[in-house]
Amino acid sequence: MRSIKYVFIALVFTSDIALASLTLEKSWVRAAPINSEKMSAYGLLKNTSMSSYNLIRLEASGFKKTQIHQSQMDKEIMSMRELKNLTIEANSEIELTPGGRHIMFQSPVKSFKVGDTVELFLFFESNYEEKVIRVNVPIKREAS
Ligand SMILES: [Cu+2]
Repeated sequence: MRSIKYVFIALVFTSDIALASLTLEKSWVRAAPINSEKMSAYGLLKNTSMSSYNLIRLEASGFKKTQIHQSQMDKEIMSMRELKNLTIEANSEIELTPGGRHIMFQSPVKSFKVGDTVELFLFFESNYEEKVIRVNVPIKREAS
């Protein structure tokens, strides 16, 4: 168990120091009413490297479950489904937006309010390596 944790921390530090080629910019969480079971996060996912990466897993402090979702209109009803992974091609970006693809925090174990941040970990893999990035995502009423 100790060695697993050590590897995890080393990965995070590596990506912090190396000015990661994978980033989540302009990220924000939409503030939700107290006792909400879900909160959505948005931003710009960027890959400035020469290889394509697959976002395979997310974890957020304070939530039991974090997923990538795709919103869709079905007979004028907005619904959403989980995307098991999300590929971001070399030198490209993906916008996470209200009404589009987004990050969904679920089953909070504490309460969050405007001004708080959510510590988010994104786990990527390419053909030959894995990367973890950590982002502190601010909770806001609207994008700014
Ligand atoms: Cu969702």
